[in-house]
This record gives sequence, structure tokens and C-alpha cells, in this order.
Amino acid sequence: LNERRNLLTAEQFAEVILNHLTSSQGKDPEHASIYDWRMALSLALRDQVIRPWFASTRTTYEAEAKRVYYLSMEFLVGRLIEDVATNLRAEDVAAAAMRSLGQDYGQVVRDEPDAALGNGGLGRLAACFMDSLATLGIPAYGYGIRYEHGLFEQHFKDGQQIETAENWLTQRYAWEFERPEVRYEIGFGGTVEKSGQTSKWIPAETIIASAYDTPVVGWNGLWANTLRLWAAKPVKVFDLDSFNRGEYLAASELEALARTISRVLYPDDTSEAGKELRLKQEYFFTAASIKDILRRLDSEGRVVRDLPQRVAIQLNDTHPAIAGPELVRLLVDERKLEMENAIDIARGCLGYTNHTLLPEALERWPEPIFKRVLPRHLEIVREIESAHLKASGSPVRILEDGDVKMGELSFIMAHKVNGVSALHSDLVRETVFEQLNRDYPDRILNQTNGITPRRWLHNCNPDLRILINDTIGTGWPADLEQLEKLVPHAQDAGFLEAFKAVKAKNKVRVANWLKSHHYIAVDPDAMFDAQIKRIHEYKRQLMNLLETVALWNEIRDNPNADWVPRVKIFGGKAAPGYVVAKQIIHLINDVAAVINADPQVKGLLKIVYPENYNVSMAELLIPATNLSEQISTAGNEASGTGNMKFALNGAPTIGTLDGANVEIRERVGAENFFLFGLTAAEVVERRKQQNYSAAAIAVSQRLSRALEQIENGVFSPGDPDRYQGLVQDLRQKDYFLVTCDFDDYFAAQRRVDSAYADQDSWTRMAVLNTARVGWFSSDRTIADYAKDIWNAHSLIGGARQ
Ligand code: 26M
Repeated sequence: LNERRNLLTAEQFAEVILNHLTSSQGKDPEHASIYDWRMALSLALRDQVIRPWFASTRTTYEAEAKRVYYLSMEFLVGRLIEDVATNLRAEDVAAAAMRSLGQDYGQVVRDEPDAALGNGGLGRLAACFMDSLATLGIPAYGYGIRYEHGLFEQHFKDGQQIETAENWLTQRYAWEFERPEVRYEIGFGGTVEKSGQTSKWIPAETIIASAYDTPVVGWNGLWANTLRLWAAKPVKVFDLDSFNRGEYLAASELEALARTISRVLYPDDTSEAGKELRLKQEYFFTAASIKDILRRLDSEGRVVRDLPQRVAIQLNDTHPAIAGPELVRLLVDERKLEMENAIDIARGCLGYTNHTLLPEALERWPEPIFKRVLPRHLEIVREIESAHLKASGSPVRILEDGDVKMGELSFIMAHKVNGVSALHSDLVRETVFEQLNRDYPDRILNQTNGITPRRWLHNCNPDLRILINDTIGTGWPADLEQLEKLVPHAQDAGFLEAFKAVKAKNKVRVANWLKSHHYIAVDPDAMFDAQIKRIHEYKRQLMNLLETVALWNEIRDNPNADWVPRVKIFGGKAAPGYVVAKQIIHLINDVAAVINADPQVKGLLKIVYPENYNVSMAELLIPATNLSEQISTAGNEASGTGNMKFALNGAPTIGTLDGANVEIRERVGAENFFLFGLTAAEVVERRKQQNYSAAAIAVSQRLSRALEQIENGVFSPGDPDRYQGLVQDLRQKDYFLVTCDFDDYFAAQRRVDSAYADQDSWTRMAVLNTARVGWFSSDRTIADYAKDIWNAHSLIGGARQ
């Protein structure tokens, strides 16, 4: 086990840090800033990853093992110092070394900006998967884009969201290696030249995709894979023999175009942007990745017929769907395979993961845009469609109503298609891909999402880590179902006390942070109730807020009742163009201003909404949360992964039967989960009824009152009409059934109050949540992808130690 780890002593490690401070940062300790120290520490840690990294590459090569390629527009990585230090099992050594150098390790750790190259769940899932692929010792590359600007930073001005550009690369990124020698020319536009049976794409513009590699080391430092992110650069020397002589744009225009492509992450996580630049981003990183994959195949002396046996390519949603046509194009136009043979080979490599059923999120590209950017690919899409129609007799087309439908393209080009929770996969079969599921009955399968227990318990909740280690040993981070050994301890008064003390300490940590960073005072003895996720109508932050207003009314009506003090924590960003989501943010802040200033509910109810929610904030808030809000309209949240993180850290869920909530409830036990709301099937039925929202409002005094307060300006006295539109929509449409689920949600919250009042039984519920959610480790998810989709294998025997 220790062969590859080869730990240094704290003294030796301090020496390495000092060397980096001087040689890499050019500073002596007297003049070093916290940034210099952080770079020195990060580079010293990175050094320790190199040996397992090289060894993993060598082992893969020697074993002639199949490689997994995870193509994703987003990798929401967050900070890495603690992640790398703990995976190397060097956290004590690193902390001691920094201390010996007179530095505060924790402060340096927190100085690292988040790598925020993702919007939310989909991007964070990709980062968890990279951690698990390395932990399981499966040879893998993540491929994505090295955005100059990650997800925007959120500020509140007068309660409204303001976005500013995120700027993580103003400082050097310690973890990456620039690979100037790994560059590919990526074409756009132009024409297709035909001669006889052969076609050749002559792009009008060309840019360079340039690789930056970050090693991703797994648990115990036994294996390391690569996250390869592509940056767009201008072509310096244009090869006039390979490309159309003299037809390229002026050099300055080329340069501008090139740099634009990897400039910024698109911040819409649901509604499809439909912008040409987005399509170019998608093709840019996908084409570079496919070229890289083929170059590696060639370098190992393999032929393209071997591809499905050597290579598994997973598409993280449809964003890299152009991988299918691109691979076919290279096989047909450059390697002279027959079209149908090429399609079959490509399909043998490709898997597609669907992450949403929301119609507005399904990517479709207008044919004119698609043709302008990728003329040869449009022809190939037609060939793929014909082959599919011929082979299956299916009526489903890829090209429809003037659009290229990327979901259908992905489905047809993949040998396996998966949803991300049991319910979601059923709905994938029954709704968006109903006909294609009939045409290809064995293609769809489920792979329920998971989270990495290293970041989401071991690192973010150190006191719970220690308690669990002391109780059941240290095997659980690599084998999370061992947490079940905690179940008997749910009956042990001493253990419950200790578990409650950990939660209390984590809450104090959050209270102190809210005080110092956000100038908000909260009572750490109150129940912390958190809904932290992107702001979207289907996630129903508005329903949570309406319940808060109703509770406020109730407390003021009965000030002497036995209220359970609560802090309602909201966190999350809205897509900049999503008007309704931004109104919801404004309303949360307006309601917070009124309720938090009301002396009548002081100490009983408080709303906090810290700005700029991100991965690091989640790592702080989740361990301190008592109640997890997972309240989406059933049938809309594909899986959710925050739900798993909260349960793992001992926060029971109040939630609907949506996404992975269903499976979480099955595992933790119905008695340890606060269920409410319509089922997915009932949602479908309710939407067929007339005026369902008016009917729901009419029977609910509480809801009527809260709605009237909002629409009459109780929370926006200076601008009383501010929320008329928002409330009108609930009265007249309410597509996401906020009004229909409201009463049941309110009642469930009161069950939460009663349960929380009995702290012993509450803590027992919390423990059973932690103990029984081990199955939601992304190690389990990845092991199942490897078996059911990729036919890929672990090259290490002893990960689970
Ligand atoms: C698409 C086109 C243009 C610009 C942006 C997009 C886009 C980007 C991200 C669309 C969707 C994106 O992400 C969707 C997402 O995060 N889905 C979530 O995936 C999680 C992991 O499977 C699930 O747990 C969540 O339920 C699901 O909402």
C-alpha cells in the first residue's frame, strides 16, 4: 500500500515548501504573502502526486488497459489543497510543516479560490467522478474547457443579484501543467469538397486547442488520472498546404475569435442558450479531445477497429454530443472507413448521460447555425439519421422542424444511455425517449448519482470524521457502506451526545463566519434549515419562502406558543437572463429584511442568504445544517446531489418524491425523512385540471394571506407593486405547483418542529441518515458505470483499505 505513497516527514516537507517559496515564487519567507505561501504549499503537494501519476500512466500502458474519457463542458472542482493533501494522507504532515514555517495552515487552505468551471450539479458530479475514477484506479481522462472566467460572482445590491466576472486566473493556478506541445488545430465553417465518393471539409477558420493538465490523485495516493482542459489560442503559423490558401480571416480577427472561445463559462444551467459561440465551444473541446484520443490510440500501434475495445467515451449531457459526428467524420473522411462501419465503431465507444427532462434545457441547434459552423458534420448527421431509420424502422428523426436535436443524436450514437436516478431513468424511458426506447429496448439504464465521501464528509466535516473513525474505524472513506456500522450506535446515548456536539460545533463555525463575513447574527442553538442550490422555479425556493412568511404570521399571532427557533438559510445563483429567478432572489432578500427586523420574532425566525454561494460555501454550510430542503416539483429534479451531501452529514430531509430523494428515503427509512407533496404521476394529472392553483389558494387561509402580503407590498413598502407579476403567475398558472403542495409542505414543516423539539430522537434520525447513505458514494456510481457501460477495470487491488 505504501509503495507509491512514500510519505515525507514534516521536516522534509517544510524543506520542499521553502524550496518552492524561493525557487518557484522567488520570495524569501520575510517577504512572502499568503499567496506565495499557498503557491509554495500547493506546488510541494503537487510534487508528491507526480510519482503516482507517472506510475499510473506506465501501468495503464503495460496492461494495455481500456481508458475512460469523460467529456464534460463543466468541472466544478472547488479548492484542491485539502483534497490533494488528504488523498495523499499527508494532511498532518502538511499542517505541521506549515506550522513549523510560522504559517496558519487553515488560513492558507482558505486563501485558495474555487475553480468554478461549472454551474451546479452537472459540473460538480463530473468533479466527484474524477475523484472516484482515481480512487478506484480506473485509467481515465477528464476532458473540458479551461475557461478564463468561471461562473460569475454574485453580489446583492438593494437585494438584487448583480453579476461580476470571475477571475481565477489572475493568480497562477498551482495544480496545472501547461502542455504547449499538445496542440490541435480546430476548424470552423467553410465548405465541403467532394471528389468521387470522398468528402473533405475545408474550414474557413482555424484555431488552436492547447492542453493544460491537472493530475487527479485518488484516495491513498495509489492512482492518479488527468483532467485535461483545452484553452483556445490563435494559430501562429498557418499551414497553407493543409488549409485553404489565403482564405483565412485577418490575423487580428482570428486571434479575437480564438481567445473568445474559451473565455467564459455559459451561466445558464437550464434554458438552452442557442448561441453560435456556445456551439463553437462545444465543438472546440470535443474535437480536440477526440483528436487526442485517436493520437493516443495511434501511438500505441492500434487501429481504429480496436476503438470500442480500447476506449470508452462518456458524454456528460448533450453538450459534447458532436463527438459522434466528429468521430465518424475522422473515420470516414480521413481514415477511409465505410460510413455504416464508422457509425458502428463510434457507437461502440460512446455513452450518453441525460441530466434533465425540462424541455427548455434540451439542446437543439437551428440548422442554419449548425451548417454555418459545421457544414460537414451536418451531412454526417443526415447519414447517421438515415442509418438509424434504415436499421430500426423508427420514426424518430434527428433533424426536425429545422433543428438538429442533440438528445436524439446522442441517443442514436450511444450504445448506452443513462439517467441519474431510478425515477429519472424511468421518466427518460417514458417521456423524452419513449419511442427510441421502443426502437432500442436495451439501451437505457439507470446510474444513480453519487458524491465523493472524501470531500463531502472526511474533509468538510473533520469533527464528524474523527467521531466516526473512533467509532467504526477508518475504512469508510474508501468503502462508504461501512457507515452502516454506525446503526447500532444510534441507540447509544454517549454516541448521540458526541454526534450532537459535532453538529453544534459546526453551527458555531457557521455563526462566526456569518458574523465576520456577512455581518449577520444567528443563534447557533436554533434549527439550521438550508436550501442551497441554483435558483430555479422547479426547485421551488418560492414555496420555502411562502412557508417562511406563513410561519412569521403564525408566530406573531401566537407569540407565546412553543416555537422552535429556526434559521432559514438560502444560497444560490440565478442565471443572469432568468428574470423570474432573479425576482425570487429579490423577494428572499426583501422578506429577510422585514422579518429579521421584526422584534416580535427575534430569536425565533431569521432568514440568511449569503451572497455568492459556491462549492466552498457548501462545504461550510452542509456540516452545520439540521434540515435539508429538497422540495422540487416531483418529476423535475433529475437526481440532486446536495440531498446526498446533507444526509451524509446528518441532516434529515424534508422533501418530495423526486430524483434521488426517493432512493435516499428508501435507504434511511421513511421514519427518518419528512415526506410531502404530489408524486410525479399526480403532478402530471394535476396539470390537466383547470385552475388548479386558484383552487389550492382558495382552500388555504395561510397561503392566501402570505400571497396577499407579498402582492400588497408588505415586503417592498417602497415599491408595493414589485411582486404583483410573480404572485399573479402563481394565481393564474403556477406550472410548478407551488400552491398545490403548499399546505402539505407547511404541515410537514410542523412535523419537523415537533421532531426537532425532542433532541434525542432528532439526533437518532440524523445518525441514521449518516449511517445509511453510504450507497450514494460516487465510488459505487463509478464502479457501476465501469461494469455496465464502459467495460473498464480497476488497475489497483487495494483501494479499499
Ligand atoms: C446548456 C446550454 C447552454 C448553456 C448551458 C447549458 C446547461 C449547462 C448546465 C444546461 C444544463 C446544465 O446543467 C444541468 C444540471 O446541472 N443538471 C443537474 O444534474 C445533476 C447531476 O446529474 C442532477 O443531480 C440535477 O438533478 C440536475 O438538475
